[in-house]
Amino acid sequence: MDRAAIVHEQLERRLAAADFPRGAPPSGPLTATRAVSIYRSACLSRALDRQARVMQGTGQGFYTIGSSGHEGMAALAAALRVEDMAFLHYRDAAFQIERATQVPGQTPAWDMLLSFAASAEDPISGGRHKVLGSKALNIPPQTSTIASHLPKAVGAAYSLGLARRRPPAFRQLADDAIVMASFGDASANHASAQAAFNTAGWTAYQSVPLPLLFVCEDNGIGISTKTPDGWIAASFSQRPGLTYFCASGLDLYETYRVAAEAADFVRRRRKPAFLHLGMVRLYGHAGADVPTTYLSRQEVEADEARDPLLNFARLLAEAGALDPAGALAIYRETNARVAAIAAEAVTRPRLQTAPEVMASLIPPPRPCPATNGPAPEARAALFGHDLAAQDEPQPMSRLINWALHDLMLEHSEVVLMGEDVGRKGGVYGVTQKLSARFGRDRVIDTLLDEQSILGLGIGMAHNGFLPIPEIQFLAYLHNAEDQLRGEAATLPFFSDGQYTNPMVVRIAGLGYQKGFGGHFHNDNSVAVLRDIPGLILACPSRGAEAALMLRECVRLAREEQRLVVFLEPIALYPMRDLNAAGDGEWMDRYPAPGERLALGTVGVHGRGTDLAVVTFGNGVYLSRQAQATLAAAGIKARVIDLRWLSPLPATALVEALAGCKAALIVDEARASGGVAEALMALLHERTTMPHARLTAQDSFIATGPAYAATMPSAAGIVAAAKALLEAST
Ligand SMILES: Cc1ncc(C[n+]2csc(CCOP(=O)(O)OP(=O)(O)O)c2C)c(N)n1
Repeated sequence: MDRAAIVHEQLERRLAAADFPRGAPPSGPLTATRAVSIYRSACLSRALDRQARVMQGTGQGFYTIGSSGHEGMAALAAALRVEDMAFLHYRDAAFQIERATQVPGQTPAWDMLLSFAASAEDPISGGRHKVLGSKALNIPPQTSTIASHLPKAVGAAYSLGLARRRPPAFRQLADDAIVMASFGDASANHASAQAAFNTAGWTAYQSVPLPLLFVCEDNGIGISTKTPDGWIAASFSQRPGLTYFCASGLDLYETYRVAAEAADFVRRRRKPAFLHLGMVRLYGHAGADVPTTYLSRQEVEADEARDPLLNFARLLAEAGALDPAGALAIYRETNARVAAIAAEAVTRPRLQTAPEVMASLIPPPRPCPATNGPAPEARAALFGHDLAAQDEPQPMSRLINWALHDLMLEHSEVVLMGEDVGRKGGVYGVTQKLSARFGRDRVIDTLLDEQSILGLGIGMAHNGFLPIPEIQFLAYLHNAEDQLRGEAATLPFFSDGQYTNPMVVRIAGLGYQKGFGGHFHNDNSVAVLRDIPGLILACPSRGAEAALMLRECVRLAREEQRLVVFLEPIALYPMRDLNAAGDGEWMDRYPAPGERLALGTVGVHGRGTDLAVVTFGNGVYLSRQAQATLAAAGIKARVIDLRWLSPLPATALVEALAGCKAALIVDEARASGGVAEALMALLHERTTMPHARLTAQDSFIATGPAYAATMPSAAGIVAAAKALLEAST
């Protein structure tokens, strides 16, 4: 017999007989009315789990990971405020349901059944996924990646302190709100979780406000792997910077009392706390999981005998709040009501087409005053002597630095964060002086953890800041890329555009640094950024364009709520000359504030029609050198700078190719997974011109004299151009 049916029968039988498990008497401040409300929410959560299984059995529902055994989370919801943003574990239906009782007009049963049915009317994901979440209830939806929501919960909590001092234009969270993030006991071991606990502790240890309540729902097991007895208490009860609270999640009175204490501590002291709740997991991990295949029958039955609903009913009876017959009546009535609502929910329309599914990949624009650059007086006051230097040609690193100054001056919600971005001003000096001029709370020197840096950005964006996180080197994005791929990019998708986390991630990267670094400081792979739906990837090749593009990136994030990555070619930061020492051809004057280069436009250098070289980043620099050599050999080329690597500026590129006899793609990324793969396909599909590619080898980058041996060179571009033209005549 199905374990869900066994649990249900036991509950009916034992409630009818008032045959309860033993336990401590009710204690603490929970009122009778509130206790019964929590019990009702718990029953609704249980009934929805049962209904989800029925719906899946009949092909009407699509996801059955349940909340049974975790109904104590309703008592936690009662101890928090709706203003407290909640990043939830997937077993927290009871939390959401109880929170819904605190907001007029909510229909949690209907909403969740629409979600089970993958109806397009599901109010959180629009039928894209079964997720918990609600805009009205301040619950952003979660992906199912374990623990990946915890770094952003730290970021959202940090934002609360900053927002008190410097309220952001698009503020979402109230002054005295706190943030709550819940997770399972197995998830607590995950690197993303450990990063978040450490970052929270590290922050609080320095007395920086971080009002964050971590809640560990400890049912003793993760799918089939048991958590060692006492592990959670042993590893969290003494953690620096984190205050530990513990309660039985099977006891609604105790959970409420301890949760209220923990929430009060977090709210008043503005410090993080760790609330450890003991739970049981009923019916195994999810629909198809049969717990008796890895647990003994006795173990499974022992958990079932501790069913929180039975325990709640006992406590309610002992408190004189509700008698067992009343508890049974509520349980039955709730199940019947859910079945009736489900019958209606499964008739609602579902998504059918690709455009319907994709409608929320790109978030909606938000109303914003136009941006024209900061006022001249403000600029004069900020820049001082630097203002005169802005009329002189300068290398890229300085122009990006000035662009960041102007953006921070104009938009008070812009915040920078990263390793060494503050006092030092960045490894390459790109963020110099910003910390001194805008304050250490707007230019945040973070601890050394990329997940936490991106989580800080994502979380702050949840509260209306415009974060510009920096990843010090491209190779170090990879240990944290899920924060972009799985979290930031999916948020609008899974919330039907209701939640967004716009930001501009600056990443220093790509190859060609003479004498410095080897692979890790010269990573030339962009594949991981190019296949993330909705993400914009920009890569400038020279200083003025870098400033203009960065302004556009911030506009895209600020006004269109987009997730943008700005990839800065390190080797070009200090570049001054192009063809000869002292020619100064790779320096630019700082472009007038307010000017921008629009997304989707390309740069075209030269008018030659013999050949178009299609490239980006360092490739533009090398191709411009090759262009001069080719011209001397009588070959007139134009160099097309893509600027935008995702989405590719296809229309502008095809226009820029007009009249050219052939196209050579020069891609400093690797042959496999590089940009050239997409460009070859694009040229094949959209043009009839002969085309070829020159890419980096499928290799890591060496240090020493062979630092550029695996990547395109100016001489290599000349040779490839000649070969292409010969082959196509
Ligand atoms: C990063 C990641 N790895 C693996 C999984 C697959 N997975 C889903 S739930 C789960 C177990 C989680 O256990 P726990 O945190 O104790 O929560 P519980 O399900 O017991 O409530 C695993 C391994 C995942 N979702 N994400």
